[in-house]
Amino acid sequence: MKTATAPIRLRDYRAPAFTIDTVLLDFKLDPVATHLTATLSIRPNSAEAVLGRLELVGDETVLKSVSLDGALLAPGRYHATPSLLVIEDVPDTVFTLTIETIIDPSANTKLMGLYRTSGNYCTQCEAEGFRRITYFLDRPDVLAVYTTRIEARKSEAPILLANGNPGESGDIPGTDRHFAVWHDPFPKPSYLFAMVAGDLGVITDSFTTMSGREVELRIYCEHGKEGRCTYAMDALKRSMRWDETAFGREYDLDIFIIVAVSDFNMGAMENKGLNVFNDKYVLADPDTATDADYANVEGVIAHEYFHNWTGNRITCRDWFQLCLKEGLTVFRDQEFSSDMRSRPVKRIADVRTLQARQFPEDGGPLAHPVRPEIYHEISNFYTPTVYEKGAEVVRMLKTILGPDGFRAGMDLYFDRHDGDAATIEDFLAAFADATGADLEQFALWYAQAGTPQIVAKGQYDANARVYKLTLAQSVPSTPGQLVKKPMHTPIRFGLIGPNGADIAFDEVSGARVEGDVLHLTEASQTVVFGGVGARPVPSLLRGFSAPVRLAIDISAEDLLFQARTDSDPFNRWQAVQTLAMRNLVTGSGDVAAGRSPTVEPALVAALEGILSDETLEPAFRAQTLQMPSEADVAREIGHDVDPDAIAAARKRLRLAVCEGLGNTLFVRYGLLSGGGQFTPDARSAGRRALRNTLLDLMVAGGSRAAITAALDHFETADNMTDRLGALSTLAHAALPERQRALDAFHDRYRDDPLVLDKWLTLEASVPADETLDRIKLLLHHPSFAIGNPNRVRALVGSFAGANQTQFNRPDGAGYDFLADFVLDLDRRNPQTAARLLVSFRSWRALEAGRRARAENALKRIAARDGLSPDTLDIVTRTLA
Ligand code: 0A1
Ligand code: ZN
Repeated sequence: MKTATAPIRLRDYRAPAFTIDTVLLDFKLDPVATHLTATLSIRPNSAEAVLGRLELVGDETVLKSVSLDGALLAPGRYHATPSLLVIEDVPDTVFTLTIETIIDPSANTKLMGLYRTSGNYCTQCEAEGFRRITYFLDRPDVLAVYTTRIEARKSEAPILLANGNPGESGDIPGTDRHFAVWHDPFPKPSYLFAMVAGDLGVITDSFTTMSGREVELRIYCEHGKEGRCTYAMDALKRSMRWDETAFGREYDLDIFIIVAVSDFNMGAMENKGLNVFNDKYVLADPDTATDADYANVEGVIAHEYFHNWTGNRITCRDWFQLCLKEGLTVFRDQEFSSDMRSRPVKRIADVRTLQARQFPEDGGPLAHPVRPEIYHEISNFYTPTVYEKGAEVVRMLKTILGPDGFRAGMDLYFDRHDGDAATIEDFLAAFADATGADLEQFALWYAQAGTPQIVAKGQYDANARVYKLTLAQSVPSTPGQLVKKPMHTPIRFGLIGPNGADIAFDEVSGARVEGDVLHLTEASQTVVFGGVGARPVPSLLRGFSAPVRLAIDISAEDLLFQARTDSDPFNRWQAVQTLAMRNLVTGSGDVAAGRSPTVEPALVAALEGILSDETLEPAFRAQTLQMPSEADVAREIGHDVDPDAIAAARKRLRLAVCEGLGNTLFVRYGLLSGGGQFTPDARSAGRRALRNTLLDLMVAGGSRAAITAALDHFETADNMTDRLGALSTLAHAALPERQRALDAFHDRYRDDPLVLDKWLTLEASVPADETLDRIKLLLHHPSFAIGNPNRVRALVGSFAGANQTQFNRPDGAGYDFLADFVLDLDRRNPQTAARLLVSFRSWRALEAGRRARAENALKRIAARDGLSPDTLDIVTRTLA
């Protein structure tokens, strides 16, 4: 096995020996030999600088020359490798270093640093991409003011963009070239630098801030796609307004620019004043985008915009503090979307994502704290734990402090740290100082990995009118952390009385209870509620008030009652999920043991109740009818998982539900048809979601009538949500009718790569033996391109991440395929390769046969020479 380089540890953090105050970048763009002159004003920052040795980092960086205070340095005065530039005997006061580098953007397949996308130039610098442009103190605690001059052939790049406000621009006389200068007055770390140049279409708008300043807004995209940018522009303006009202945050430059590009490793990037987006999160129109796409565009636009304060004005001291900007900004974008749409529906969607993505990470070999303490490759820490669990920790803080305390803490944080590179300690101190709260125990949420388990047990004494609730918490061991402490966990709750309303209690002991929040702080607590007039059904963790697993001893009847009555919509949904999950876990066991699974009547009754409750919004009813996925069940079972047994049990359950609901499904489906003109708002989307969910359940029944309805739904759809809804139903049911529909879909959108990603995804998701061969064939299809991360994720990512039975084929062919693909991709784009490899994270929970085959595939990857640091890191930790 390969040995990795030494890890980076939080405890080793030292302030930089030097710092950089101003940066002047002068790009002369060329497809294969871009010249960059970087002029840096550097000054000693700590005692270590007195030694006079300056070290700047690079990454495959090609040096042309280096000058100090205007004088060219002779080769003997410095030492340069592709990853390091060392200059001895630098002055002990301010000095100017001028570095010339040469960059080949066309050869950059890693999509980090300066690269090309669709013939344009674009940069990506987070986390450590700036060093691929020039040698630098490429760390987030070095904040400088940047001025960027870009020069290019006019025909090649009529548009020249960088961070900040536009300055001088014009033609270069006697040449076919022109230039533009941009100046960003806000000091920023290098990871927020961006430059974009090329031939792009644009839409423009403007926004007047709360203090009356006019901000110019622009969204750039490929020519011809301008019409698909209007929803993003609308979302941007709503985000800007929301940040003013919800957090008092105003935009600060004269212009805000978004550029949509088609080759991008992640979702989007918050570069100061010049956000660069994966075009998937910008472009939307009814014919090409689903309702889910619209919601994602809105959420990602908001996320990147909100980073202007949480990330840019206040940045991170070091990469261990990544959740300081990411967890907080995810929390902010989730709140924004809740305000724009339906709060309960958004909450359920977010919790489902958390449980599907973060819980398996926390429960497997890649588990790490929200604020890690050690890493080998920072690119591998843009994880669901840092992002989504990080957001949950901020949400708990708000639950504990209340809305006013939370806002006071945020205000103090912005006030105190504007312009700083801050830490989690700084963040928590702002809340503690603003409210007087003691957050010492709460801080463990940042330090301890693993999903806490809470076991709850209730007991009612009718004579004493006392309800006793015992809550025990434990945090499982995770890599590098064997023993954990109890955490401060806010449990929102209610005691549901016989008439469905919450019962009052007149006294409580055993825990701090404030309003509807119970503060769990010990390993075990018995909370005694007095004056309780009837046996209550406990409703715990309302709104999913903490990212924990709750095990509660509650009967099917009580769950059915809760599903009908709980005043908290989240827990109505949860009650049905719990019923369904119990059925699925038992059913999977039955299938594995050769018994025929039975379906609990209470579950069908609960679903029926939700479906016919007209007071509930359609989107909520759709979410409830969807039931746990195969992956959800696998996670719940947790060991010796047999994906085929789970799939069979789930299929059986859906058939039984379809039969149980009978004609109601068809009738309700019919009633929802004919929605009129498409609008992307949450209400109309909810109707479509319910109609598509009903169709999916109808088809689960397997009748000819249902299949005909699905084909008809596909053919008559006048928007992408319905078209794709029907198509995924056909594909996920692996019906023979699917292929003609998939082919028709491909032909209709043959020139639209973003839409073809949906096609690739569905092809890869079919739960049928022939799928793997089909994928191998599609790797050579003209619509696939290994150089484009969206294509790779659509075809290979969906297969490994979502096709439970086929990725986990008992013969191991799915694992072997992924291993081969990752090894191939690793030489081209390590970040994307390493992310695909994460699909192996739960391999130890599989039954013995699959476990052995997965291990072999992983070991084969680990044994390969020349792995990237990204892939080496993931494979090593996954096998550890
Ligand atoms: N900060 C971005 C995420 C991001 C991280 C790394 C990247 O490198 C390829 C790109 C984007 C965000 O949270 O949106
Ligand atoms: Zn972010």
